[in-house]
Amino acid sequence: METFSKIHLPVLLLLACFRSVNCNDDVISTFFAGYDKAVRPDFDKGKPTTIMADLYVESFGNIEEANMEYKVYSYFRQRWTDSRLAGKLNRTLTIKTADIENIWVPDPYCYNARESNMMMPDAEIHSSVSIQPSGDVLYSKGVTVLASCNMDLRSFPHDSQACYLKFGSYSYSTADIVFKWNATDVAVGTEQMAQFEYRGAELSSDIVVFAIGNYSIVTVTFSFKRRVGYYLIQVYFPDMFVVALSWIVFWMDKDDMGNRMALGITTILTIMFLLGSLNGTLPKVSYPKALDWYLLMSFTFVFLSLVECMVVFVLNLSAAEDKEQIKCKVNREVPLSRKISTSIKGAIGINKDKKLSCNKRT
Ligand SMILES: *[C@@H]1O[C@H](CO)[C@@H](O)[C@H](O)[C@H]1NC(C)=O
Ligand SMILES: *[C@@H]1O[C@H](CO)[C@@H](O)[C@H](O)[C@H]1NC(C)=O
Ligand SMILES: CC(=O)N[C@H]1CO[C@H](CO)[C@@H](O)[C@@H]1O
Repeated sequence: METFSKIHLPVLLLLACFRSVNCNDDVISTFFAGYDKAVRPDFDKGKPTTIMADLYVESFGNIEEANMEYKVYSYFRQRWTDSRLAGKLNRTLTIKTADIENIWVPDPYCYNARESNMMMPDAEIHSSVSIQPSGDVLYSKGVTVLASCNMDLRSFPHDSQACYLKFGSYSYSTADIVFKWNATDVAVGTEQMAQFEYRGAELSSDIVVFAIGNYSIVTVTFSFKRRVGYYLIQVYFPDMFVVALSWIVFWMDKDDMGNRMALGITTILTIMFLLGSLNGTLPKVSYPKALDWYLLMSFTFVFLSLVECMVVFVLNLSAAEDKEQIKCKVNREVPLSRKISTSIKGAIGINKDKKLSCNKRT
């Protein structure tokens, strides 16, 4: 009886522990007895540990042109083999949050992240580790990254953007850790975005050379195509109507200068407002975007219709004066060039007293 309990008590305890969470510590401490978590697997063999990574994207946050950044909500998973843990259990052991501190895990971070929870302690984020009897370890982490993304807005809003995430170990160089993608594609849970259409992802792995060593990285590049609908409704259609509206002046009475000017200037201001409100949400890039060209062309049309009003008004004014003049010089031939020069002079007010002199002569 004594020996029976001695032999079977640990086994019973072990079995009980798989059912209840309360005595997890005991399994953990027996499981990790003699395990040095500071040392990576295969350290003694002298070959680097290969970490097979994959990414599941739950959804994309807003892609912000103004700050050139975007947000990704995802699960980053890493698989590797720790031969020191092989054959210790007959079943897969899954540990979570703070218990993960008992096992060696790699330290990936996102190179182009502006904000990220990747380097936060496992106790504070969603994370889990599954250890197979063979010693294969799967480490999954809920990762939220606000990453930088350089955008070329030359063909905005008909543009496509490619934004990447680059992962690599912070402390281990290629001598210790090699990252590889354990997938050919990235699964994306929610592809729906308000302004963009998700076009797929490309995976690549590389080695970056720093002064302090070579580091293995894995990169995923997401492609997004902008939906033009918003800009059709907000900019293109209103802009077309404003330009068409500016043509109303051509049907207005040529002497009604006040109203013609008012309409012309209002349409110019509307286009300026469209241009300003649109560029308010975009970075202050030094090149014109496709939409800028479009709005500048519209602006030119509206401006030219206003110029036309001015020209008609001025010519009309001086034509009236010329009529007077022709009346007084009815027997003298007035050449066309002379007529035009008097018109221009009349317009800028040089020969205001012409009428008077004519009156004097008659
Ligand atoms: C695993 O199972 C085998 C037989 O199925 C047994 O011989 C071995 O002792 C078990 N190992 C552990 C760690 O439970
Ligand atoms: C890093 O890589 C370069 C070439 O890719 C190589 O010349 C260099 O020796 C490597 N450095 C280390 C520390 O491995
Ligand atoms: C696509 C791919 O390579 N998947 C592999 C990821 O890693 C697991 C475990 O090593 C393999 O079973 C998959 O085939």
